[in-house]
Amino acid sequence: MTLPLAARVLTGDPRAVARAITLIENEDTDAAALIGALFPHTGRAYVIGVTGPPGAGKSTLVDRLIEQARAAGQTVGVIAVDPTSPFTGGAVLGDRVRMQQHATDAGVFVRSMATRGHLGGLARATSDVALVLDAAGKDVVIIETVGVGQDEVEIIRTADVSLVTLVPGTGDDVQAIKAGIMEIADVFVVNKADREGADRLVSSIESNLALHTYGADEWRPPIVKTVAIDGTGLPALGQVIERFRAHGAARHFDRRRARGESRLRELVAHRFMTRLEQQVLAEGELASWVERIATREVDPYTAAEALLARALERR
Ligand SMILES: Nc1nc2c(ncn2[C@@H]2O[C@H](COP(=O)(O)OP(=O)(O)OP(=O)(O)O)[C@@H](O)[C@H]2O)c(=O)[nH]1
Ligand SMILES: [Mg+2]
Repeated sequence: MTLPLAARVLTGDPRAVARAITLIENEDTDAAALIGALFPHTGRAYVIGVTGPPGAGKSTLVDRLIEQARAAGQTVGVIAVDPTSPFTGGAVLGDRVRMQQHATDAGVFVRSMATRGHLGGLARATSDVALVLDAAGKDVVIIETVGVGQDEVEIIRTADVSLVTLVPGTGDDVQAIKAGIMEIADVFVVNKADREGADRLVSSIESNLALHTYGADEWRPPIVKTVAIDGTGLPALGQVIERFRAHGAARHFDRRRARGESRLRELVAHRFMTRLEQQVLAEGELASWVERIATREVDPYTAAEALLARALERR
């Protein structure tokens, strides 16, 4: 069943793409085989990550980026991820997505993803969904994610270019720096530049960048001011993304290698734990270790060693 689905995804059939994404979201047992079949056909799409605090104008910005890509004759896949609220369902999330105007455009595929059911594997699911869109022939894949926490950092790491969106007058600058998002930004977007304080925000990002010494051919994240609602600054943003793409071309493979490695490590760790729980440990055994750690009866290192030993002795 999976193989015909993969073949249909490769033709770009939106219903097949939607179905494939659902398999991934549900962590269906067929998902791994599906990714296996699609993987050789991926690596062509350019993945743009857009992150930033709630209401920063990310979706409005994504909407503009879609327009730009379409004007250039490119097809686009969008993944809107909401890792912040465990209660967010598709409907609420749908409201966050402001790209509905593209709903009738066959060259654009928009999909929302919520936290439900991913149990920390949201970044994994997101990058698999990006692979599906890539395999389906989308030239550009845009991942929108709200917030500046660990999940977002993980998600945004899977992108080829990361845009960090901040807005004036909200203290976002301080927040972002705290959350370590400075390190993952390839481009800073100061959106809502029509508001008071945009230049102040630019300077405060500047002074943070100044703390770091950039090598001669090291990319220094540019800061682009935008007004997403009327499109001001969007051509400049498009040019910066292109410049990054050209700059990064040489190092593109290094990034992919690093991403491949972290993905492999993460998958092996995840599968190891799943097998350990399902095939090695007795019912409730893991929970009892957890309990003993909580009561300080045993430390986590000793517990981990004991579980590892259990896994190895069984071979
Ligand atoms: N004044 C002004 N308002 C903007 C700008 N960009 C977006 N907005 C408005 O800000 C609000 C939030 O925009 P969204 O694009 O939904 O923001 P978001 O970051 O995607 O929001 P979440 O996904 O809910 O986190 C909307 O009312 C937009 O119309 C801008 O450049 N200037
Ligand atoms: Mg949004």
